[in-house]
Amino acid sequence: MCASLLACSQSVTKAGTPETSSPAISSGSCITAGPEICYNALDDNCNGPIDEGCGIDGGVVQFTIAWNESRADVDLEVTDPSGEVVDIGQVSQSGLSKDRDCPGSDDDCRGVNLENVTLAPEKELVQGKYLVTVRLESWPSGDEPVRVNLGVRLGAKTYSSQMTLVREKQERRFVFVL
Ligand SMILES: [Ca+2]
Ligand SMILES: [Ca+2]
Ligand SMILES: [Ca+2]
Repeated sequence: MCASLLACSQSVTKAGTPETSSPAISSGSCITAGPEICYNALDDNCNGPIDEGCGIDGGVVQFTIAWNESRADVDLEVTDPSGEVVDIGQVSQSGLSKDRDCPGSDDDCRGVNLENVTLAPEKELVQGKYLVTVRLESWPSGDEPVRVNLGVRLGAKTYSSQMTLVREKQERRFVFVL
């Protein structure tokens, strides 16, 4: 298990059995890939904020996923240090909120599949353990793997991971300790 690591990840199948392969997390040495590109959940310009200037919320805490298949429903679930799961439209005890659930009903996300959890501007950064689960909730086609980017900003540190989800309910779990 990964209780004491700064950041670690675990791949879990529907039955809850860890898989042998874990997605890699890169952190620290951000390599600038040019200007910020919108909606890829990556800090392309290495300035800290993820997808800034793209009309999404940012801040000193930011968890963002983006994926390539617009019809796939991927979910970003963040549990804050108090143990509360961050929900849409509500501010958690640690001041986190989630902006939307994509793809959503009625084409809410207009083909731009991105979910974003951020710290409300007036809230203080809370130390502790942040749990992140990225889950392929539903994937009607199911014929192609869904590629998901996860970008995380926690204070002065940023992390990113690129993963592939194949089966419905397959998920990846990450732990970040601030
Ligand atoms: Ca940036
Ligand atoms: Ca970007
Ligand atoms: Ca979703």
